[in-house]
Amino acid sequence: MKLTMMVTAVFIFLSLSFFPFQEAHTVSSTQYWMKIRATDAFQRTLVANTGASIEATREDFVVAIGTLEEKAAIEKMGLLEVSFPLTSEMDFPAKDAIYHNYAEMTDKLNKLVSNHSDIAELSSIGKSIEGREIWAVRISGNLSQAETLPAAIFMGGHHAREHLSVELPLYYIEYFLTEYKNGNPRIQRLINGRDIHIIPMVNPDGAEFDISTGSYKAWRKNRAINGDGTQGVDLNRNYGFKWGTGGSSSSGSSDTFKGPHPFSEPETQAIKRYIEAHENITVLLSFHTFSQLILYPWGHANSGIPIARDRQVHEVMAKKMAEWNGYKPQQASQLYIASGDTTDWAYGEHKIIAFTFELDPGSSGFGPGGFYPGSGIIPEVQRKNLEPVLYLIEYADNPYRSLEAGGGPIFKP
Ligand code: 0X9
Ligand code: ZN
Repeated sequence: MKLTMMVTAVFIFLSLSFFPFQEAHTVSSTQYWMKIRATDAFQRTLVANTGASIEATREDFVVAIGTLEEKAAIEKMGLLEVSFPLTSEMDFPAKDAIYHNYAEMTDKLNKLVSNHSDIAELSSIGKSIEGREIWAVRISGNLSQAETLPAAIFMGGHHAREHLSVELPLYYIEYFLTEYKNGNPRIQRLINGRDIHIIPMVNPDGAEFDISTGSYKAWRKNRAINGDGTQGVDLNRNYGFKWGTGGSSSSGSSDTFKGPHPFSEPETQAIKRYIEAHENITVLLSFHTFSQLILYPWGHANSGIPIARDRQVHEVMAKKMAEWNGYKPQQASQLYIASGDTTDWAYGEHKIIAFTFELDPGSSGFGPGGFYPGSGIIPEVQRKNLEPVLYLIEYADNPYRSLEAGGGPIFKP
């Protein structure tokens, strides 16, 4: 038996070495992620001339994506340091198969948007460090004039292991599109008068890495090569408002590594570009897990937002949303001080009324730290957060209406 296996192995080895073209032929659609030594423009041009696409440039190396043939050419020049195939085989453990990996999410977004193309658009807001597209879905009953309507933005998946935070925005896309089509009058009225942006997976590389071996790795950051043998920047410490002023780390090995400079990462750059391209965005919600909290700025300081009305609008809206999901509303720094998060930047730089939800579970009795609560919890968490999401969309025209007695009229298109 052993002998047969050895003979087979030798045969496979020989066939691969004698028929390299055959090997190339069978895997030629596979893309490879590569770390390539390149210290100057000349070397970077050599790399680019192979046809590989350079995704990130650092002082003495570049990160590129290319085919097997392009990888072989770079290897021949003696510049290749590390490579691995970008396969779509990464998947959740069987018990969590309901969660969407990157390929499943991409497929679902494509199907949903092409079945509702009158009210939805799918676009890539940029590529992750490993070259995955970061998808945004825009929903409006008036897509051609959407820029003139009040806008709300929702995001999930900044942190790799927080897979539940992807399932909510993804579900709300499906919910909005199907309810609109089914004639739900509330949803139709809301979507006709608003411009809604949803980015379900901000950190696709991290999410895929977390599930890449069949058992969870509890990975948090993106997959940046830090240049000191470590990988990953904490995307929720990399935004450029009061960056690096506390609650983040300068060490590449830390889970809260803030990156080499503000907005050093393609993922946070993509969010920045996207938000700045849509000046009508007035409210933002970034889903994270876990602890059942509703957080609002500041996160970098113990002091509250200096503009009293803005402080109040965050407090009042957080309290209102807590009535629906039962979470605890509080200023983010009451959880702990952390600088460089999405909401401090969105409010601090653009005066967007911004919230972080730390979803279920409430505490860590569910596998490593509560990040893996299983699939049974998903529908309930989606349900209890629907009203808060609708509320943010409703009040996007003027969040300060929430300060009026009784919360103001429920919806003004
Ligand atoms: O630390 C974070 O980035 C968020 N918590 S998580 O467990 N999902 O990692 C909380 C961010 C809230 N912001 C501040 N405390 N500044
Ligand atoms: Zn998080």
